[in-house]
Amino acid sequence: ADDGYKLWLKYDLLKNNTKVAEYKRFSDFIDVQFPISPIIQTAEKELKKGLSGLVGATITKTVKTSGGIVFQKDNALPKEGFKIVAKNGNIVISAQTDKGILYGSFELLRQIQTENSIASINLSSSPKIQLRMLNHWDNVLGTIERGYAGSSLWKWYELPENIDPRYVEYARANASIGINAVVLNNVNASARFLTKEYLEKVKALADVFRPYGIQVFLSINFASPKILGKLKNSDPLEPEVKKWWNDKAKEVYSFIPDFGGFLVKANSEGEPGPQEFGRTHADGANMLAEAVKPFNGLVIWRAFVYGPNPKGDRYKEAFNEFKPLDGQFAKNVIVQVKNGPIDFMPREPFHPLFGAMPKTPLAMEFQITQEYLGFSTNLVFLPSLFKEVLESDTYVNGKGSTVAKVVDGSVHDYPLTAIAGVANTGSDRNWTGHFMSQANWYGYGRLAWNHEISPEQIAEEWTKMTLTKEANSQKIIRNMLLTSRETYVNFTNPLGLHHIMGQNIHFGMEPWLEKSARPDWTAIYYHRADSVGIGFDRTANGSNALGLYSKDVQNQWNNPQTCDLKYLLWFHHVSWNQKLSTGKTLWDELCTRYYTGVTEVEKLQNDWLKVKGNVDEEIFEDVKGRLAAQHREALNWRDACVLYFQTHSKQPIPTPFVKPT
Ligand code: GCW
Repeated sequence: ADDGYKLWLKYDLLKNNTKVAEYKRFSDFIDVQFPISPIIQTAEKELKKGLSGLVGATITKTVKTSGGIVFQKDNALPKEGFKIVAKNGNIVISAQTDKGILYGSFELLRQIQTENSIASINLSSSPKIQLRMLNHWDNVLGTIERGYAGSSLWKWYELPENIDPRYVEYARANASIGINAVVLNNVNASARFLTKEYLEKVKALADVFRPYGIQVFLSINFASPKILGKLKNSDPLEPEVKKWWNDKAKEVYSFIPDFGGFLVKANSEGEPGPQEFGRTHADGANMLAEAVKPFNGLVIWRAFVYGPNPKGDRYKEAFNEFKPLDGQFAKNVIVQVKNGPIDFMPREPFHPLFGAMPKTPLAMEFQITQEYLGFSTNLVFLPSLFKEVLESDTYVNGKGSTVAKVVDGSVHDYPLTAIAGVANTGSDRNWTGHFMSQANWYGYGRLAWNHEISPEQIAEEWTKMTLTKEANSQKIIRNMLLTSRETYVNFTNPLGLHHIMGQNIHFGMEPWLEKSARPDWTAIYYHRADSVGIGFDRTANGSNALGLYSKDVQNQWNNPQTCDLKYLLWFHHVSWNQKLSTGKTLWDELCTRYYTGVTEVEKLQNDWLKVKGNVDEEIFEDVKGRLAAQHREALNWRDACVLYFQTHSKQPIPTPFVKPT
């Protein structure tokens, strides 16, 4: 039995003997013609482990002229890139850096795990984005904000003395998909992480991750000078505040010489920040940037800000605060923007800041943990969502100025490029709670490395590596993954509905919510259902959030007749009786989607039954149970939303869903 602990790094003996024979021909030795380093040693170790498991090879120290794997230096290749070529009876992995060799080694193992032929392999690859990060929202006491897979992986109480072997497994998994940086702690940051007590623990983790090419960052609390340093305030323009941060940076780097830098959530949801002192986000970021600059550190400043204005439109707030600051940030500052303007919804239009800040490197922030996507009881394959955002066209430099190309620096020539995913990992034995959510961690990493990979390819690779080598089951599972996100949208937020989740825990639905502590955070603020229709008018007649986008984007969305139905209610208040392009009225279409969503969950359940016997038994049972929970939740969503919206539409649920009595 295997309940998923090994993730996609399952090195079980392959059953295809012809393939095994082929791979074995290259598995006699590893010839390291590359300056030795801990990262090179990791690559060697991993290849040995992989090949001994997958093909039963024993790699010896004796180097022969052919029959092995050769590491070679090639300074013409991009920094973290690699080349894998079959040459003179060997497989040559070449790279400029040791990290390139590491990534090339994992790529070779992936080729073998997915049973591709390597006899005449010739492939090269390099990452399109420099910093490929996981952001952990993990707290000092081991809890995880929005974590659904147990408690934090970091056992702070035991660190620095005790190194849980799991830290290494975690680093291997990340390195195998090209993740090269992690932020260890929550953006709602405790100042305590900057104390000597915690820095010693952070150093211990950094030491474990370093041989896997992973750099460590910390989220900081902007009020640390006051909290830890007992200064009278944390005003970024105060000389003693600056000095405090300069000294602190020096201290951090004395523990971790290759420390990445600071991630900052400031003046957002009650977190402290420079605005308390009449300073701007740029003032705050630049002060920190100055402190880490002598050590080549970075400051990653989040743009997730909004205030409670029931008359305003939260959609526009980050844009309005940050756009005017373009050009004012120091060179080692990156501004990190969530994929959409509201908050990690099941479907969101891309954030209007992408394309609007040519002078400020913008990082993409995705959420891998399923805060608004059904926690760990719902199967939702997120590469579909990530890809939809990355492929959205901003049109800022004409057609083809996709969000991906903004983020990878090609649209505005950003000197720094970064992407972050809020991690879905935790202490659960299978790492991610829902076993299938492992595919979201995997898929995020693969897209961070190369945003041109398709969700189809990711689903296929992951299924082969993780679940089964049986062709028909592979096809079924791949298809389940690829349809799952649309299914989730259908039974929760169809046609562009958004933020109608339960207020307190962000799970389930609460479309009837009229009052809350935050006046801009009620469901009715977002869906605006009334006797006439439903949806948030963001055209020029309404909040004009659409006006933040380039003309071509506006044209694509500002006419309710032609606006893509996936975004319809994001931008338009549409009458219940409006005929849509599907031929149905809005009300009928809305009901159809809610009902279809539930039918689709039933299909997921039935499909899963077909793979029984071809996947691990424990995993089979676990996923089966979670799909049953998802079905119950989907019924709740459908019935609650349809019945609630019916109080506004005053129309019957259409046949065939409910037969007229
Ligand atoms: O989605 C919201 C979450 C908060 C989170 C915040 C953020 C870490 O509900 O839990 O805080 O976004 O991204 O800052």
